[in-house]
This record gives sequence, structure tokens and C-alpha cells, in this order.
Amino acid sequence: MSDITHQSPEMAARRPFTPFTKPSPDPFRPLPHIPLLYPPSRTIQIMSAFTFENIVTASALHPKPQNIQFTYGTAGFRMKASLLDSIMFRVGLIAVLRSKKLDGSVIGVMITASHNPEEDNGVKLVDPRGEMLEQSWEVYATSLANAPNDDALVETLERIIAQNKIDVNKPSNILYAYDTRPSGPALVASLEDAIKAAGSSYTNFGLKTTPQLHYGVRCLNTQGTNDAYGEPTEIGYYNKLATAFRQIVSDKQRLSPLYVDCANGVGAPKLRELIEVIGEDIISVNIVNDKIGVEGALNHNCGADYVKTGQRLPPGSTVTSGDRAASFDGDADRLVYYYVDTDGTFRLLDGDKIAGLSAMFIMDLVQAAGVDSIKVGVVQTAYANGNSTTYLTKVLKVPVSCVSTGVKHLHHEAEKYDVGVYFEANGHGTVLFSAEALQTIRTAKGRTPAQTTAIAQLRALTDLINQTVGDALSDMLLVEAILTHRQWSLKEWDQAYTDLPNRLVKVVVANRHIFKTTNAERQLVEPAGLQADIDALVAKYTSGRSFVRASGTEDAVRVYAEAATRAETDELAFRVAELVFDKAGGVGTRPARV
Ligand code: G16
Repeated sequence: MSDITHQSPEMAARRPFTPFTKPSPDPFRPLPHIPLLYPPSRTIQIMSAFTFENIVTASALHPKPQNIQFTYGTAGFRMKASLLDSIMFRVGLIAVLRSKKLDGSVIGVMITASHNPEEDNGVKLVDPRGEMLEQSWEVYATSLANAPNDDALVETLERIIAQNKIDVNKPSNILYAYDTRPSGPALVASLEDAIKAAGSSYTNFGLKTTPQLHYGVRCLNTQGTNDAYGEPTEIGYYNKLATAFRQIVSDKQRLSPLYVDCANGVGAPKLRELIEVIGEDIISVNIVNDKIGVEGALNHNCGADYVKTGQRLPPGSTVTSGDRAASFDGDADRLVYYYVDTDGTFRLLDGDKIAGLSAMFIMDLVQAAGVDSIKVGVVQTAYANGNSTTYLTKVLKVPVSCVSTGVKHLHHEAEKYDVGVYFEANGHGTVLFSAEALQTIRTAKGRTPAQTTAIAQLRALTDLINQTVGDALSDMLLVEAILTHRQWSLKEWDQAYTDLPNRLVKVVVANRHIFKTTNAERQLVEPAGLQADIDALVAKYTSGRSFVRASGTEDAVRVYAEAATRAETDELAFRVAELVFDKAGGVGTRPARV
């Protein structure tokens, strides 16, 4: 496995843009904009054997808290950081077994709680091609996390090994990274304890965005193959995106600066580094909310989730009419855009709008390139605005599938298309090109100069878009590339369709696990009778739609509503929220209409 070291933005700034070259490593120079939480590390090769004795000895330092049942949620385990020590240790063991099962392929571990508040943390596991952990293994991770004592831990490990016919003497390799949360260092230590006890090799990828970790995993596993994804370093990631972006926007007039709210998270230093590599002559951003050393600032009154949920500017924002703005979330895997209209109205361009823009642009390019055998499809969830689905199906005439919340569901559905555009309304998504589509694009020959240009742009798009997971940095460049091409303002982009007014409300209940859904989460099966009550309410509103599901990342139930007018939408959302609170064990304050 390659060594992976931090790349200092100072170095990047001094160096002229030379794609695909590795900078001379300078591992002990701290990044200028962030406190360096750990010394940059290299791959650690461990030669010891996998023994239960070593694991039990190490596990004694990471006991499972009593009376807690852990669940593997939408994106892994996520909760108050103070409860995560044993989880992190056991996730380390699962990662090692998964790697051994896959003949030593690199498995990724990302320590982050993404959009959650700073006191939370969490962990996501990444499979060899950079996608989320295969779902059948979520069950193993959950059983291991809930083993009450060391005997049960060993029994569970033995069962996983037997069921999967794992040869524990095979090698294993882990790549891990973390975001800016103060709880990160302690959790890294728990993870490393497990990996070392299980005798696995590992690499500390350092402070990274979640999508950078996904990228690193895929690169390491495909190195030297026909399917090589890129250089498995941070500068390799920046160079890949920068080269593609430069190519797509070459000869086009650049846009005005983009305000980017980085949620006071890891996206801030990483965006700065990316822009330095691309060059400020090509793209200009004003980074706001980059206070990553300030306690409690992460995701607080800022970031993609705040903007999307509240449909408002972050407090203190200086964005005014004519400005272009975007927000990332805490680990930079979500992106939303927005602007203030001439009448002062806030206008959101969320994941649905990004999906529409991307699908439209790619379909046009495919046609211009003369490779229209390539078919585009879009994947959404129940949170997609009704008018976005109408736009996609009636105007763009693309097939649209609806799946359950969670990138893991959207990603797999998108793989069924030649080009699968998937975005959740919350701004999490990407575009996948099938192996056949990539082959067609790579081998296509233009018969006219226009076709040749379109083919080259399609090729560059396949490098610009992170194929492993939704990535705020890559998605931002995709949107900027499309807007540059069209020379569109955000208002022009927004004109594709008008969102139905919509509202999200969180309700805290005693036990969110009693909420069971069907039909891609659009209907409740349990608690019994609640769906009929919701349906009766919805029927009273013009173009009304509402559904309820338990969050898989927060201890709450989410209520979504849309209707023909803002007033009707708000009323419907809160009436459903009150229903949930009253009939399904609401705790604390009853949802208040605001
Ligand atoms: C995670 C998942 C997303 C999902 C979001 C919210 O995002 O990766 O796919 O949409 O959670 O999930 P829920 O409604 O179940 O809480 P992130 O950005 O927090 O990792």
C-alpha cells in the first residue's frame, strides 16, 4: 500500500499546476488553516497473527456500556461521542474481517458524524470500490457492537468467520480518516487498538472529507489495474478534479465568486487546498464558516442541513441579491446552492435541483457527442420535491426511481443505469457511469469538431465527478462547470421548475425504532393506524403529501410535508408532527408551529 501523507496548501500554492505529479512529501509541516490533530502517519505493517487472546486483552479497555442497544443507521453508527468507544473498537474488528474476506483489499473507516452537532460522532465503513459497506455486513457490525461481554464478542467473531469462511491468516489492510470533531483523537485510538490487536496493517489518511476517504480506498484497491481510479493521495484527488474542471471550463468566461459556507468543518481547509490547485484564475470562492478550531461551531447555525431544513441563510451571512452561494455539511459530502432574489426572497437550489441540472447537461452532452446509446436515469427518495420528479419525467423525460433514504440505497439503484444521477434532496449525491458507458465515452470518435469537443467534455466529466460517493467538492465543481458552460446565474438555473412549498419537522419520541415503513419509506406500517390518520390529514390540502420515518442518524422522527401553498404546507407539516408526538410517544416539548 502507498504511503499517504498530508499535502500542505502552502506547498500547493508555491507549486505551478502540474497534474498527476506527486509533491515531495513534507509530512511534518502542519496545515496552515487547521490545528493538526495527529502527526501524519505512514502505513503500519503489522506482522502479528490474528488471535482471540490478543483481541480479548485489548477489548478489556473498551467495554460495551450496559443497557444500550446499538443500531447501524443510515450511514453507520452515530450517536453521542461519549458512547462510541466500544463501537469504534468493534468496527475496527469488522473492518479487519471484511478485508480478510476480500483477500486483503483495503477497507475504509471514516470517523465522522457528518451533519450532526459537534458532541456527536460516528463511523462509516467503506467497501473496496469506495462504496458503502455491503448491507449484509451491517448485520454483523450490529451483532458485534451489541455483544454484551468478551465471551459474546468472541462467539460473534467466530460466527462471522465461520459463516463467511474467512481465512484469518490472510492479510488485511485498513485506511482510516477523521473529520475535525474534538472527539476524533480518542476514537482513532480505540479503532487502532482493535486493528493492532487483530494483527492488521493500516494507514492513517489523516484529516479528510468523507468523500476523500472513499476516493483513497478505491484508488488503493485499483492501483495498477485497467480500472485504476487515480493516485491514492490527497494531491492526487485534487489534481484529478482540477485537471477535469480546467478542461471543461477552458475557453469559457469565468463566473462571479461563489460564497461557500463550510459548516465550520473539514470542508473549509480542503476547499482552500482544492482552489489553490485549480488556480484562482479559473475559479474564485469566498470561504465562510471556516472556524474549525472553535468549540461548538461545527454545523451550528450553518451548513447544508441548516440551510436546507430551515430554508434560510445562515445567520450573519452577507449574501445579497446577485450573489451566488452554497453550503457544505460538516464532512463535506453534501452540497446545496442558494441565492437571494431581487425581492429579498431566499431561494434554495437543493439536491433535487442539482440532479435536474446534471441530468439535463449530461443528456445534452451525450447527444452532442453522438453517443446517444447511453441512457440517463435519475434516482430520488421520498424527500424529492414533487415538482422535481414532474420536471424529470415530463420535461427531461428521464426514468426516475424512488428508493429509501441513504446513499447506500441510491448508489445501488443508480448502478442500474448507463449514467445514474442520484441526489437526495438534502444535497447528498453524485453521478455514476457504468463500465459500458465509460468504454463508449473513452472509445468514441467525433465525426465533427463539435462532436469531438463534446466527447472530450464527457470524458472530463467522468473524472470530475466522484464515482464513489456524494462529494461536496466534486459536486460543486460539477455545478460550477455546468453554469460556466451555460453562463447561467443561479436564478436562470432555478427557472427549470418551481419547488412545491415543503417543510421538514423533527419530532423527538421515546422510541423511534417503533416506526416501520414501506413503499420506499412513503408509508408507515407501524405504529398501527398512524398512516390512516396522516392520510386523512393530507386529503384536506391541495397537492398535499406527507410522510413520516425514523431518522437513521439522529434520535428523532422526521416529518416531511408539501402542499400547494406555504401556509398549507406549514400547517400540514405541524399537524402531522403533532399527531406523531401525541400518538407515538412524543417526549419533551410538543412541536411548535414556527
Ligand atoms: C446521511 C446519509 C444520507 C442521508 C442522511 C440523513 O447523511 O449518508 O444518505 O440522507 O444521513 O439520514 P436520516 O434522515 O436517516 O437521518 P450524512 O451527510 O449525515 O452522512
